[in-house]
Amino acid sequence: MERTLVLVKPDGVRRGLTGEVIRRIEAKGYTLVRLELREATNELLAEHYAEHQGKPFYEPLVEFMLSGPVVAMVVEGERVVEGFRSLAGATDPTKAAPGTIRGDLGRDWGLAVQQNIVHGSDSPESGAREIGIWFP
Ligand code: IDP
Ligand code: MG
Repeated sequence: MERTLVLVKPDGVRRGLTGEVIRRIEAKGYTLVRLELREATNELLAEHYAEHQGKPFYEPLVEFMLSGPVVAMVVEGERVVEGFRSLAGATDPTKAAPGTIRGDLGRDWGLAVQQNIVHGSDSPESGAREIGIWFP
C-alpha cells in the first residue's frame, strides 16, 4: 500500500490546526500509521529539503521549520501521495484553491518563505525517502 509523509509545519501547530489537518486526512478515508510531535533539526531538514539547497528561500525555510514543533505523520492509502497533495493545495497559499488545506487555512504573511501549514511528499519515491528520514 502506498505511503506518504505529511508534516504539520510549525505555523500549523502554533495556530492549533493539527486536529483540522488530521480531520481532513481521516475524512478523506486515508489511514494514519505513524504520528509524532517532533522538533526538527538542521541535519534532518538538510536531508528532507535536499532538493531546495541553494535556492533563495532555503535558509528562511529551514529557520521556519526550526521555529517550533512539527507533527510528523505517515499516511497510507491507494494513491495517497497524489490524494494528499490534492487535499493540501498549491504551494502558494494565496493561489491555493478554496477547499484545500492551504487555500482554506493559509495566507501570505509577507515573509521570505511561504508558511503553508503542511508538507506532503511529491511522489511515492519521495514518500519512501522522507519516511526513512523522519521514521528511521
Ligand atoms: P511543496 O511544499 O508544495 O512541495 P516545494 O516546492 O517543495 O513546495 O517547497 C518547499 C517549501 O518551501 C514550500 O512548501 C514553501 O514553504 C517553501 N517555498 C517553496 N517555494 C517558495 C517560494 O518561491 N517562495 C517562498 N517560499 C517557497
Ligand atoms: Mg515539495
